[in-house]
Amino acid sequence: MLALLSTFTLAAIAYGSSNTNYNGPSNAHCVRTTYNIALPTYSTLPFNSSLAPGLDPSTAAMTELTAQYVTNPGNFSQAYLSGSNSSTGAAYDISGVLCIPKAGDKHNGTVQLLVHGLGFDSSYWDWGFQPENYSYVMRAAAEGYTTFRYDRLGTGESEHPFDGYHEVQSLTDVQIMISILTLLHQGGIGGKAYSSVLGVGHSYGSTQLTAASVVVPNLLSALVLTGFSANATSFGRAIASMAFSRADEGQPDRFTGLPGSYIIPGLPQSNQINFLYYPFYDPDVAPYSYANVEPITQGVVFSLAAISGSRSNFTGPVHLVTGDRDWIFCGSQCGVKPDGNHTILELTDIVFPKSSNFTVYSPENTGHGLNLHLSAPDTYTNILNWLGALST
Ligand SMILES: *[C@@H]1O[C@H](CO)[C@@H](O)[C@H](O)[C@H]1NC(C)=O
Ligand SMILES: *[C@@H]1O[C@H](CO)[C@@H](O)[C@H](O)[C@H]1NC(C)=O
Ligand SMILES: *[C@@H]1O[C@H](CO)[C@@H](O)[C@H](O)[C@H]1NC(C)=O
Ligand SMILES: *[C@@H]1O[C@H](CO)[C@@H](O)[C@H](O)[C@H]1NC(C)=O
Ligand SMILES: *[C@@H]1O[C@H](CO)[C@@H](O)[C@H](O)[C@H]1NC(C)=O
Ligand SMILES: *[C@@H]1O[C@H](CO)[C@@H](O)[C@H](O)[C@H]1NC(C)=O
Ligand SMILES: *[C@@H]1O[C@H](CO)[C@@H](O)[C@H](O)[C@H]1NC(C)=O
Ligand SMILES: *[C@@H]1O[C@H](CO)[C@@H](O)[C@H](O)[C@H]1NC(C)=O
Ligand SMILES: CC(=O)N[C@H]1CO[C@H](CO)[C@@H](O)[C@@H]1O
Repeated sequence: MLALLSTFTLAAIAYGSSNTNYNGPSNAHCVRTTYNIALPTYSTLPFNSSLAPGLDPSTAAMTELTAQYVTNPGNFSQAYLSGSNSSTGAAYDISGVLCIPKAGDKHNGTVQLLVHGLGFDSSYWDWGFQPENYSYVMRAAAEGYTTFRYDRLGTGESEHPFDGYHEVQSLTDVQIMISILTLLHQGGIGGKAYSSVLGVGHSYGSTQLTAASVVVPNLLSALVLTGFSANATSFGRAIASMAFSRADEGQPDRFTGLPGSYIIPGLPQSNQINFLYYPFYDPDVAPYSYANVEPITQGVVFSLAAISGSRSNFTGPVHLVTGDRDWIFCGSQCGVKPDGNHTILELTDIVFPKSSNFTVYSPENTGHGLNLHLSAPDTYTNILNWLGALST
């Protein structure tokens, strides 16, 4: 089964989309659609073109940029990100999957928006490997929830723009998310206008949801932020330990044709240290997740700070769900209490001073890639119980 699922027969242009023979869990009707998302004029980071002449750095040049960024982000910004830039009239093809429970939607007017993080596409939420254990979409459908997941720009079946600095960067991703939130409310996705959107993010997906909640708090009813914290102390170490490779060199059968700004964790080991807490996962999960790894652009990595760190005026409830051994957001020690009284996760409430209710759940023996661990079924139970309590 594993061998079957990790064979890639798609044409190179689809850039290694995974699981093309998996159409979603048995308890949901899932439909994949491509949406051409036209963005308004918005500010982007400028990225001095001396950073990567031709926008296609060699492995060595790409690695040196990562090293400079990790050494001193302030110096990096000064050298490469001074000034301002804006994008006008960009439109991107974004692929998403709407899944409606076969037994009927029990939450009329509500949809869960599932937003994946770096190194994945939206199949993170429903990746076809033991769906009974690992598919969040399946568990949500069993509770009567409709879900919508989409592949971030530059991943999965969405468009892969050549310019992985000025175009595929975090400010663009937040604009795309705002457009999708608007479409969900207006009936532009699945033909039904949803009055309530529950944002469920993982990692960079949680970062984007938090950023969207700063700008359009009224388009979100509740936030479930997984693989996340407000503590960036360990971020540089995480980026360094990814040991990034150009995607087209690391997995040429999947990514030939992409420029050097598109990168992937360079080794199964660097994927493990960042996403998995050994040995608390099915041994088949590690090779499976690395075979299905998705590219990240350097533009997104270098622009993360631009969408992070703001306080949000979001007034709805927020549930933070981060594994106790999250390497990226806690340096694998989420139980540390920086102020002597509150864990790193509890202190994340400073981001949401106006939230009606900020709660924390930290599954044990769980690394950053929560959905890949043996704890996933319990994590889903916790999230769905939390969401279920909202609607009563
Ligand atoms: C602004 O962005 C465009 C691409 O959208 C890029 O070609 C140009 O070099 C950028 N300007 C600066 C000053 O970074
Ligand atoms: C881009 O970087 C080069 C080399 O560091 C510098 O000479 C130039 O002034 C920079 N351009 C901008 C617009 O910052
Ligand atoms: C769902 O809600 C809409 C609008 O609020 C309503 O028109 C429709 O009848 C409801 N459907 C069901 C099955 O309750
Ligand atoms: C779910 O995971 C458990 C523990 O790894 C395993 O024993 C079981 O076979 C899995 N269930 C399915 C349906 O694959
Ligand atoms: C959040 O609320 C505060 C005080 O109510 C206000 O000063 C601030 O501008 C708001 N921030 C945003 C992003 O709307
Ligand atoms: C972030 O976490 C580290 C431990 O990983 C701790 O030393 C530091 O004080 C924390 N910072 C904040 C602002 O909570
Ligand atoms: C920690 O808790 C103790 C005892 O409740 C209290 O005296 C102290 O002020 C608290 N410190 C912080 C930083 O909350
Ligand atoms: C916050 O949510 C939790 C979990 O849903 C619940 O147990 C608690 O009563 C809520 N607190 C408030 C003040 O609403
Ligand atoms: C080469 C360079 O610009 N280095 C600067 C990096 O930033 C520190 C302050 O954070 C400066 O002191 C250095 O001069």
